[in-house]
Amino acid sequence: AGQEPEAEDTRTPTDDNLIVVGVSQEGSESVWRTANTRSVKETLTKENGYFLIFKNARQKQENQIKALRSFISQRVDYIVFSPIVEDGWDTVLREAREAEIPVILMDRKINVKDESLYTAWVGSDFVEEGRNAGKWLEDYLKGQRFNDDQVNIVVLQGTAGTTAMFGRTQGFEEIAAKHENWNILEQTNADFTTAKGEEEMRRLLNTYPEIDVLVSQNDDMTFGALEAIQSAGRTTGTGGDITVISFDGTKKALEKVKTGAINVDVECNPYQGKYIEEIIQALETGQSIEKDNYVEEKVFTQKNVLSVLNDRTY
Ligand code: GYE
Repeated sequence: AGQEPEAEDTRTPTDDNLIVVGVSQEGSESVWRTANTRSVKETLTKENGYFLIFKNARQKQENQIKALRSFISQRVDYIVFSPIVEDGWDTVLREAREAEIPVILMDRKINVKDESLYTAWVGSDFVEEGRNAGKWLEDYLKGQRFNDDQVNIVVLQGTAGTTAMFGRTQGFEEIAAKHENWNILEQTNADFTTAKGEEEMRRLLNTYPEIDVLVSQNDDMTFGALEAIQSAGRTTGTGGDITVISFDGTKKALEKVKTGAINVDVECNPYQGKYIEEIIQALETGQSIEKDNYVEEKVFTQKNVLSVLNDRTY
């Protein structure tokens, strides 16, 4: 001991029995994403027995593939990554398999022919989130006087090709299809960012004078959209003229649920670090694991938002 040459990364000899995990985060586009990153960093610590190599791909799949390759060449014990989009991972994951490195997907899923290219996935049931948004609207409209009038809906979608965007769209469409008077005017990509949310909402307001409902697939886009709506001289939420449905459940958005500017926020749980750690521990001790691991989530309206608002950390 003490005589061994230094490892090629920054590990020191005393780190030798740490479990080395390479984590590739897809970016930092949203408040949710920042919380997700924090959750991983707070869980995979030296004190907990891990050596974390963290890389942020800054919204580019090529960066993420590069990060995965660098983890493979460093011979990490595990690879964890939040795939920016679903397609395009077969080759690099085959390389990981050849190197016998288990791969755990975080948050988003991938589209591969061979499911054995990854070991497990941790994340949200995005289709269910979309359904919950639709079911909320269904109940809400039941309470309205003219509930069989045309309901004109616009949707701000998240980054194209992502599981969150596919699932939330599919789940909401499923419910919308049951209602002849629900009229989805347009679904448009606003990339999960506030800037795009504002820009796209401004365009939608100019194109469609009769918007009744905005479905915005994350809180960051919602913040931008609220700006656009306000500057168009229109009002939102409880007692307003545009009903707003959002996703993620960030503190700032829940504040707006409390004041009534956002009607409902479908929670998406970013705290996935502990789930990932449990999977790694199970694999370390040879226990069997579930392939798909769903995190717990709720739906917040003015009625129940106070129960979580104070403790919200993202
Ligand atoms: O809703 C959004 C983020 O994939 C669940 O990505 C994630 C989504 C989340 O940018 O805010």
